[in-house]
Amino acid sequence: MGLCSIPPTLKLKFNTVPLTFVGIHREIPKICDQGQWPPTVPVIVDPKHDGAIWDSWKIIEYLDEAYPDTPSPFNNNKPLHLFFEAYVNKHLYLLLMKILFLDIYNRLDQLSAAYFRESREKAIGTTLEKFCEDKESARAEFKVALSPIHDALGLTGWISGENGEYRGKFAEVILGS
Ligand SMILES: N[C@@H](CCC(=O)N[C@@H](CS)C(=O)NCC(=O)O)C(=O)O
Repeated sequence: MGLCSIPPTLKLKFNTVPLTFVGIHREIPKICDQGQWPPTVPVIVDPKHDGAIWDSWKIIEYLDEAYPDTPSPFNNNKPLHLFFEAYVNKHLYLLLMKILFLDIYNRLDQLSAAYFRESREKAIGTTLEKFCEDKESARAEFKVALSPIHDALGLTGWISGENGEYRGKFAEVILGS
């Protein structure tokens, strides 16, 4: 859990600290107070910046502004990347939850699994088993929600550009993660 995928085009050196759910709750409050429970990853700590930064969009905006000499992850079209992230979060994420939640649960260590079940069942208002019982419908809906992305990828192989130069731009990272 908690792997951080900083777009490689930024060409920044960084160390990644992988965390389990329980590890997130133990470690993240030591480096920042997110004013919410549970705290979430990704979080970055940059010696150039006073205090940790969290939330994918805030992190990427910060990196883009703090390192103007490295290639931008937005290829001059920041609003389009924001729109794409919102599309993924709104139209793909819920369906992915229905497809994957039980599989994720079954792969977690005992402590994280107990936490995952309790927190997710509270959020979805039912058991993981009930929530994931109609995976086939979720898969069919997921395919429909993916179709505009599929069409876009058919043009160039990339969401946000025409060649390998665009590898690792924000939209590509969001889709991949
Ligand atoms: N909007 C946030 C979402 C972050 C998020 O939900 N992170 C999950 C892991 S991918 C997390 O840390 N969950 C902790 C928990 O559920 O206890 C972002 O993009 O950074």
